[in-house]
Amino acid sequence: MENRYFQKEFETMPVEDIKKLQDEKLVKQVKYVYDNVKYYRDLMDEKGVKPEDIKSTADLHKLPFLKKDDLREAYPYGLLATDLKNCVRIHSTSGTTGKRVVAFYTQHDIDLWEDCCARAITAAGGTSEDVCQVCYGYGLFTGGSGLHGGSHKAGCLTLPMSSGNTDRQIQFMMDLNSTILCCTPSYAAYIGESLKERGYKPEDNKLKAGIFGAEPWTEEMRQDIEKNLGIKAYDIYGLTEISGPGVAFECCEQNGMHINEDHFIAEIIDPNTGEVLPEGTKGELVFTSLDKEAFPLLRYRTRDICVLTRKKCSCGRTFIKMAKPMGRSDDMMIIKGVNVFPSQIEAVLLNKGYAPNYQIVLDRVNNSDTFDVYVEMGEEDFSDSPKYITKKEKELQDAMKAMLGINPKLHLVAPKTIARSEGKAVRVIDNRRRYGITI
Ligand code: DLL
Repeated sequence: MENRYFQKEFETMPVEDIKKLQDEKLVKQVKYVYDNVKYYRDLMDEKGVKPEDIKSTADLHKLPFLKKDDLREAYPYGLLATDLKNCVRIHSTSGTTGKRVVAFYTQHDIDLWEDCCARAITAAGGTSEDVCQVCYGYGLFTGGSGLHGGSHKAGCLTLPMSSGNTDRQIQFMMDLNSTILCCTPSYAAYIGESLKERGYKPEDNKLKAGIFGAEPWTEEMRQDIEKNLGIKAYDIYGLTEISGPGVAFECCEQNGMHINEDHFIAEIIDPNTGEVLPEGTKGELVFTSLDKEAFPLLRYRTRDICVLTRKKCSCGRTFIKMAKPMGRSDDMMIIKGVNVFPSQIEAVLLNKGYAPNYQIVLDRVNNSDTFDVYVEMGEEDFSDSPKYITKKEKELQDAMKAMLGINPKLHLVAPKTIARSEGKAVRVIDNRRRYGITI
């Protein structure tokens, strides 16, 4: 596919120029935040840092971090940097625990955010010839509005479906010839499954690309979705606090997401010590916004674990790439003392030919963790022979033990018995919270 850019002058900027641009913008953004956000000014004063101390990105490490707890503490207006009358939109995180986090946007912030989403859609091949079906949720969640705005800017015909009502999604997809699908990867997998159930083959739809994100997904899941829908599946990353989807997006190489470095600086830190780690090292991703008016965040700790690398990319983009997040530091389960990420379990399943329909249930019995994994059998290999099921369970359990170092109790269940998700999938049910255990 020919490489297409939405804003070539930025997306392919020489690395030295990106650095220069970041240096200039950072100095301004820090002063802006210090002058307008008391909460962060207090953090800087506490650390003894003044805006004048930040002369370039080399000084970034001097600034204090912001954490999700700060955003909760400052809820709702404590980190707002401009008068409310200058704001035109509010979004909120999809978190289910604790106080929600709200983010504010001026029209300028919305414009930059939509540009980022348009870059993602254009990189996936989106043009004015395309019909872009947006089935991320619309509303407080940023997925729907972000990709919707990006689709407009990229010139696509936009189908604002929002999430859910899979029958209607499929009807419109087929009747209106959707070519680009935007949703969570788990919903894309479900749409693929539903199309198959209705007797459609991958070549029956006009889809060519999917832009999937908002939750961790594996390479194996990508291959599955690509095969079932007959498309190229591109990853997109973002978070409400920093704007929404489009902070980073995949290009035709499909091996990591370019971070929109003209708007955000990314760092990787050691989640325990806060020390900045060199490129290529796994750690927690931290973002600093460079252009935001309403809700600028400096050194915001995402809790997402990943790796950054800056290698020459065949797409021509020069922005640094982030690997697929390997889960969040807070999604990491500690089971019997072992760190386990849901993505590891998913990788084993897909490797062994299972669909990524699974649920992990954690509990505590006699002061010891229990670890159950429920996995759906496919229609093709479904059997109610106990002997067959036990054999298959054992096989899968051994593969998981090899990957994780601990043994889950594996339960193969009948097809379609694990609830599907139209938004972010619920993979883990941690009943240990009942006993006040929050790990
Ligand atoms: O999920 C924004 C978004 C919408 C991104 C649509 C992509 C597509 P939040 O609800 O605030 O925002 O959740 C942000 O989701 O910190 C990651 O842990 C996770 N996440 C987002 N994209 C990816 C991805 C949106 N591509 C949190 N891979 C982030 C893995 C992702 N995790």
